[in-house]
Amino acid sequence: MSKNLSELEAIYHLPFFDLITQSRKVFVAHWPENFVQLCSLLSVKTGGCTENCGYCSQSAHNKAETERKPLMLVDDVLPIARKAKENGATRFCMGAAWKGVQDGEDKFEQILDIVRAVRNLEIEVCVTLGELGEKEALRLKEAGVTAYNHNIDTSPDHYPNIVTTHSFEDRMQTIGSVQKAGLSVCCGGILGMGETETDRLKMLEVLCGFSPAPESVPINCLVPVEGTALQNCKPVDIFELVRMIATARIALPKTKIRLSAGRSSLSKEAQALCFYAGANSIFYGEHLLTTPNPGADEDMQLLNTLGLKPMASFSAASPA
Ligand code: SAM
Ligand code: DTB
Ligand code: SF4
Repeated sequence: MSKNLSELEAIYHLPFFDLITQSRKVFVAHWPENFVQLCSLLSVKTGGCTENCGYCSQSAHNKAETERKPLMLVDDVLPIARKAKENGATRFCMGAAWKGVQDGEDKFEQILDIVRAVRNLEIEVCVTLGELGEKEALRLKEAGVTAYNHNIDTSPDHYPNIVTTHSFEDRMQTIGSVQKAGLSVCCGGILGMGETETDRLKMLEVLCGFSPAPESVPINCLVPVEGTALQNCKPVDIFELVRMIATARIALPKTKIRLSAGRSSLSKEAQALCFYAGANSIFYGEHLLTTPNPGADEDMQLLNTLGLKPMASFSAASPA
């Protein structure tokens, strides 16, 4: 049974050490201990997006100084994917800044070529291409996509304060198409966009209601980008982040919980606490899409210090 808002609130408000003890227990019961998924990101089409997501450096509606770049060619993507694999990444995620994709468009064919080529490297492929229907999702699956990332970002109530060019319901429809095509769903959100604690837990309630449960849930902390509507938002409190991760781990035992954007602002100790509480995936490599991420060496050092090892590609939680 998926957890509802009041159940999530009760978990979230446990005394801190009781909460992380419980989330750790759930983690250990469902996952081989000490493995972390390493996902490398590449923006294959950057900036100039028609949508007005208030957090995003790539929206054409803001004053951010993001350099626009057209859709990359397969031959330019492949060496980057190969390098990511050599550096230990187990999933390669490609993002495009546009409203969505439609079957029949040249850009969609180009994306399918990129997917096929990256998948040939024997690495998991994730894409985040905005809105799509079932036909597009099926074609992506045939081309070798493992997971589709499409975040709900915040609660249904807060969503219209952040974006108005599309609705929360539009996001849910795309997720429905991805599920129908049998692709793994990667879906999460962002903390630190002026939302309340209830918004955060309502977002988690929506994610808990997915059937099947999301394969991965990225928990991003807002990276405040100058020129965006949310540039002055306050940083997320570390204990609120850990509580959110722990609650997500308890509510979604078999889901990979990804400590995502915002990691550059976290100390090593704060990240260790997030892993203890149940995070078992990170974005790995010195860039996210348009903003920095900790360097690969720094991350490998942290994993070594903590005795954590990279998760193999195509790993899942144990059946128990
Ligand atoms: N255009 C596609 C879409 O909207 O789904 C894919 C790219 S979009 C940049 C992917 C996700 O990155 C967003 O849904 C959001 O959760 C996250 N994101 C974007 N900008 C961010 C920021 N400044 N801080 C934290 N997360 C961010
Ligand atoms: C997700 O949840 N976070 C990633 C990925 N999915 C595509 C993106 C983070 C972007 C952070 C801001 C930037 O680099 O532009
Ligand atoms: Fe950014 Fe995606 Fe929104 Fe476009 S749709 S503004 S790329 S988050």
